[in-house]
Amino acid sequence: MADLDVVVVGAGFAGIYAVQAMRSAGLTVRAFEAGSGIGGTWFWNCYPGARCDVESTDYSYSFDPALEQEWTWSERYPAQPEVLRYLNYVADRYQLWPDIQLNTRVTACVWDASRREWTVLTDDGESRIARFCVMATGCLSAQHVPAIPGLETFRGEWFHTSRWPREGTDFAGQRVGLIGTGSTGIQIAPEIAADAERLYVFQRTANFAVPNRNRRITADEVTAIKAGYPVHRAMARESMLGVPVTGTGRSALSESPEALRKTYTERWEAGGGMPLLGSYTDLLISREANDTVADFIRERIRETVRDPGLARLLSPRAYPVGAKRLCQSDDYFAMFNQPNVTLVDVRSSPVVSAYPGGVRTATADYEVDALVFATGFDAVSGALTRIAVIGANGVSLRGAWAAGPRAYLGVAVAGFPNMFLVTGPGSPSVLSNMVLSIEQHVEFIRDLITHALSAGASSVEATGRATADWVAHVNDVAYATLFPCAESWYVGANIPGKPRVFTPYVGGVGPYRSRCDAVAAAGYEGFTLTTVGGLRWLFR
Ligand code: N01
Repeated sequence: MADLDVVVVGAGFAGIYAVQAMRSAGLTVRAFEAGSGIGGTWFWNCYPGARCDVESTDYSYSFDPALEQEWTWSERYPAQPEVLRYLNYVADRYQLWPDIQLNTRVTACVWDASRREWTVLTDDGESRIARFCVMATGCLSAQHVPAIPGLETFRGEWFHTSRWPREGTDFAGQRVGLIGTGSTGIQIAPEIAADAERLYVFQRTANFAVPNRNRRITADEVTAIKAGYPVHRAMARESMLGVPVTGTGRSALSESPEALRKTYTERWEAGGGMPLLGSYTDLLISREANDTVADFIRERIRETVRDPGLARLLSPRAYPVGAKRLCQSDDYFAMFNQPNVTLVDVRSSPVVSAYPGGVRTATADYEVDALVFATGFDAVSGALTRIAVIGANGVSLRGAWAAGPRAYLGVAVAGFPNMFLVTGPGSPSVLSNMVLSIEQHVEFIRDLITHALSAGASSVEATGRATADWVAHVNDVAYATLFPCAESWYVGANIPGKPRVFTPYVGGVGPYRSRCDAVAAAGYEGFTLTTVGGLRWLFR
């Protein structure tokens, strides 16, 4: 007899809503969270400058209109502490705490084929039996620290941004080395540069960044936002990115240079990456179209950075705009005009080792007192494969995904009955407004579980055939765009030895939701339901 209907692994945005949703469906549920607080990404990434690049109006739950009316965001783009306060407010408001166990890391999930239940092991030495597992492990939670020879000899302190000390750091008077210039590196660099005696930015790949134009939200805006939520959310659900973005509806290649400049300038001045990338229909499909916006951004970099040589090094050329996550910052490029900031090009002269006093590249030594790794994550699949998940026939998830992650609709894995992934590989996930995509997945999973239980099934599992078809579709859609043209974490390129598979579904939030709704309406097409006696219903 199971201890619980559902175990939820993780208590970030996904785990918190999973607890609320399962409980509301009358299921017994418990979430296990490794952190000493809830929040997932927003708990761990408490580095200086951490801020969401999706507007607060969108980056918030929509499942309860009362919650939307109660909570008031203070800024256009919420900073990490405010997002964390919001999540704690949600946990208080829905009294979720009794069903969330902190300081407890799930180490293994093992499927018992005869009892048709999961045994979930945690690092406190306990085990629980659950009928269903919901993996709310986060797409960007398994940190990646590159293997730099000699790091263990480094005399100073080193930090990964996603495990920042909760008590903070004081870099005043210090020489700091920052490795990594993705979204995180670009956010933290100006904060370090404001305190440190010297900041060395070790850049392997230059990144595109657009302004946030972050600001406080006025009282009048709050009133309008709250009144507009029903319409706004409905538009978001039908949109491509999970955020309503109004484009011109035209091809960039059909525009005059003047019209292009006008559109890009207006959107640049308004701030935000999505409105800029969404301005023309072909920016993420045609390299020629993409070059128009890439040239525009490179021009802004040249305008901002006084030293032309430095501006050139900071100007990305290796990939199309948006094929890597488009970064957002109001002060990153201008920071390079500060006399205490040095850009180190580790593309031409790679980091070879650390030594007690600093970092050695192929051509020079850099003396530093502290090192900051903003080197990203073993994204999407990493948090899942770091848990010993053993499914039917003793097959491990790590083994099943040896050639890359595969999941039906990004939500279920063939051979792993009664286990569901929230925003897993093959769903819009990281290429969408995560909160909206999380809600859609959690609701799909909740409805699938209740459907299976009301049908008297003991297990529900994605079929291999449906998975293969879906994975092929995810690939077809991705390779019709420019997304795979970058060496990015979207394809696993940042982790040495990780198989190259394009992970997110780029077909759009609205179309993806329609597909999931159609699957459900067809009696969960692509899933097999099994009763205790072994009778199977196969859909498709
Ligand atoms: O990680 P990344 P991140 N030597 O993988 C470099 C979300 N996010 O934490 O590009 C030298 O993007 C690596 O270089 P290269 C967002 O979705 C959101 O910044 O591989 N450099 C790269 O510059 C984002 O995309 C927000 O050549 C090395 C950097 O490290 C995702 O999280 C804020 C190296 C890693 O960049 C991940 O962003 C922050 C090495 N050995 C994050 N190894 C917001 O909402 C790696 N690098 C705003």
